[in-house]
Amino acid sequence: MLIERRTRRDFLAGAAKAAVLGLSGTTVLSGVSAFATPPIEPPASAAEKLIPYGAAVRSDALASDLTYRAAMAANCQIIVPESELKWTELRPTRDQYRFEKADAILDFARLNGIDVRGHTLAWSGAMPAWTDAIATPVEAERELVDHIQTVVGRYRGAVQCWDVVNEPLAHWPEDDASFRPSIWASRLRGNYLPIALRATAAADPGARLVLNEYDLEFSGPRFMARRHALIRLLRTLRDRDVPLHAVGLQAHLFADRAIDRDGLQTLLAEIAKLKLDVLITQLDVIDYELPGKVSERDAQVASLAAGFLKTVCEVACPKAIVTWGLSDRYSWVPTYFKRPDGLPNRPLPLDADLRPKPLYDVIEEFRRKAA
Ligand code: 9MR
Repeated sequence: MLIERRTRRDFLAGAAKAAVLGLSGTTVLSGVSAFATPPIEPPASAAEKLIPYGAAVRSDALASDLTYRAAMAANCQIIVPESELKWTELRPTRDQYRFEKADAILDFARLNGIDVRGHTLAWSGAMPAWTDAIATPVEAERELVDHIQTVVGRYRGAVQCWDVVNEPLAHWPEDDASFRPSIWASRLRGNYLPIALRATAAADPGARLVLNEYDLEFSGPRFMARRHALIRLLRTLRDRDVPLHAVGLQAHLFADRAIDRDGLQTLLAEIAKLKLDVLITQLDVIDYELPGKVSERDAQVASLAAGFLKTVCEVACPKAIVTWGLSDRYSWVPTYFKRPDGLPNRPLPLDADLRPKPLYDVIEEFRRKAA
């Protein structure tokens, strides 16, 4: 199937890139038999041992930018639509579902043998204006469950893992009932989590269910409060027998914040006690305060990510390492964190020309080491 949809040139470009990047994925290599000079496939056992790597993907760039498309196919064992499965994209009106962009990503994944993470079903952000009119708890539950049945049902078996709940905790939580303001929290309080998780499990019993959170890794009272609130929230869910398989650490790392080694490792140990997996879901490094000089900046970005990954991997082997984008060509970071010197941000594993940076090597190293 892969070969039907790709030209020989695409294939060779991808294979060459895969070779240059020291890739272990099977995507590009699966077309080998059709061509005279196949790249050497690594032994299956070696490939199996690596932690899968993935990246957030943009449907518009996938359609318009063939080099990006090839790089995604060559590098990722997992992709996650950056916005295409959010409510704003799927639900322009209460009665309408719009699946074209998400479908295009799912097609790309299927043709290239890539797994898909779904992001996200219950979040405060990316909500269409019409949802403000959801007035009562009954109406909120009905809208949330209908949405989940429709979306998760449509992609049943094709989206293997869902960020069912994204960023449930308040920015600085006072306790485990301190939820980030959203239509769901305001109408359903903490009940929206079990409602969403149970509806997802019912719509696709094979899907892995993830609670995804940000700002869990740093030193300081706000981050400590977030870790404590998360542990209490996870225990409450467990006590109520709510289906949940994993916690996603977003890991948007800030160069001016220190990783709290003890705090993060305690959190991971508690997560392990609850028999939940850990995934790294949105790794990148916000580099607006780092030096302008590219070599220095890339080294510091890589070293920050290495420090984080080491801290995690000493306690828990993540089931996936996913960055929030693959290449600096497409990243959310400049939208919020433009550099004061006007230089382009460099938060991701490949640069804007799709060349690997030191961060790429760090991720490869931890994919091997941790596994
Ligand atoms: O990167 C995403 C950006 O393109 C969207 O405009 C934005 C709103 O939908 O969401 C960004 O992704 C966020 C993710 O969904 C949740 N964690 C933080 C991410 C970066 O803001």
